[in-house]
Formats: sequence, structure tokens, C-alpha cells
Amino acid sequence: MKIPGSIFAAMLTPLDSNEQINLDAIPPLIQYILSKGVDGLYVGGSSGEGMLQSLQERSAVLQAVASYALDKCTLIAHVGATSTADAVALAEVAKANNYTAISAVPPYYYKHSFEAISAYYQAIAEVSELPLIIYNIPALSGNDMSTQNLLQLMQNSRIAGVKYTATDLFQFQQLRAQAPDKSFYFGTDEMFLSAAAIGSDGGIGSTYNLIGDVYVNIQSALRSGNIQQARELQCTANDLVQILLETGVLPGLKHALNFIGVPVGPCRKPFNQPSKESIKKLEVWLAKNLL
Ligand code: MN9
Repeated sequence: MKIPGSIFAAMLTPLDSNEQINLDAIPPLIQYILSKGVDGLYVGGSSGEGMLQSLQERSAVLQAVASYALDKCTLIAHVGATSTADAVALAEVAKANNYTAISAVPPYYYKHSFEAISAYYQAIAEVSELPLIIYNIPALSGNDMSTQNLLQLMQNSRIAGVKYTATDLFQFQQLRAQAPDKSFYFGTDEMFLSAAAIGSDGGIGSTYNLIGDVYVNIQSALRSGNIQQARELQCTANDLVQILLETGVLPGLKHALNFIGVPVGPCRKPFNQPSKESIKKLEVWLAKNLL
């Protein structure tokens, strides 16, 4: 159940000026992302604005990405939804389009018992027969699963591991140590190096849409014992993240890609346009580092 590769971009979804999904802009975005050396794409998650899209839109994006990129890289479909039925339907789309793996946030908005969450994951895993990665992002899902509960979910052999988008490196290490056969991908880009040092299998993040090479290089610097270089690269990434926290991460990333000539359009409302001052800082960083 090992998933090929370790560095996956949490792919943005290109929109047109009316905030409709722009399927034609998917291939150039993927070309750009893959040119930076990442191993694959995580499609339709938080960075892909999946939670702002209808089931039909999410299915269309999964299909369009697969039809362009299936033979080019590893593809992971995010299928998490508020209802089990929607998540299962998306898992079926992922399977029909030959995705390598699927992933899901726990059902959000309503508070559910652990038994209900467990049954949701079981239903998704059964229908797709693909390796399933739990997407742990408590700040956005509102569901901060305990170490015990995450380990219990991972007893299901179809569950391949966790995308861990939080900042608790102690919990991350405990999960890693207690589930040695599973795969752990870190999702907080600004702490990628620290997670790699404590034993992550890789990362899945939003800033990889723009600077995937930085994370590929941090990983290889760490593997060859060059801590100084790894630290410098993490600092480069963090200078960008610091600015993105001012623009808003997704609106800022979309602005950055548009600015360097990879058209992805705006984010869907209620996401706001970044402020003028924050855009200026971002463009200065881009001019210095990417143009
Ligand atoms: O899951 C992303 N998290 C969110 C991945 O979208 C909330 C991260 O890649 C962050 O955007 C990144 C910047 O804070 O770490």
C-alpha cells in the first residue's frame, strides 16, 4: 500500500473571472508544478477550494486532472465531504479515473461521534479499494482527533496514513512511532523540515504549487546530512509563507501564479482579494526569487 513519491502539491483549482472552474487552465498549472520536481498532486482539498464546489464540479476537476496527468505523476483525490454519500460518490470518481490513492477530511460542520467518523472512513475505503489517507486538519475541519482515535482508524488496513496539517510535532512523532507501517505526510509547509527531521514520509502542501522545488531540495539536503542547507531552504519557504499569511494563503498563491504567467484566476468568494500592500510585498518576493 505504499504510495509512490513523497512530495505532493495540494493543487489549486484554476477559475475564470466569473469564478467558474477553468478546466483549460489545468494542464499549464500541472506543467508548472511538475517542472519543479514534485512527485504528484493532491486534488480537490483545502488548497483546491474543494469545499466551495458542488459535487459535479469536484468530479469534473478530478476527471480533468486525471486525463492530463495520469501518466505523468502520482495522483491523490481528496474526497472528504459533509455527507458520507458525497464522499463515497467522489471516491467512486477517483477509482474510475485511476487515481493512486484517495484522502478525506473527517465529516465537518456537524459534530459526530468517533463511531460515526469511523463508519464514514470505512464506507469510503470500501468503495474505492484505493489506499486512503486521513486528512487531519483540525483548524479547518473543527475536528481535533486524538492520537488514540487516529491510531484506531489506522487499524483499518485500507488506511495508508495521515496528511497531518497541524503544528503538534509531538503528536506527529507519536503517530509515526506507533504506526510504523503507515505513511505520514506533513501539511504545514512552514514546519516541513522539522517534520522531516522527526520522520515524516514527505509533505503535501499549498505552497508546493509555486515552490515545490524548495521542499524537494529540503528533503534531499536532510537525507544527505546537509542541515545548514536544509535550514536555509526552509527559511526561503517561510519568507514566502510570512507574506502569504498577510495576503491570505490561497488568494496570495493564486495572485503569485497569475503574476509569474501561470493563469489560475481568483479564488471563489467569500475569499477576498489580497490588500494592495500585501500584494506589493508578494510581488517583490517573486521578482527576487522566481522571475
Ligand atoms: O494543507 C495547507 N493548509 C491549508 C495544507 O490550506 C490550511 C498548508 O499547505 C498551508 O497553506 C501552508 C501555509 O500556512 O502551510
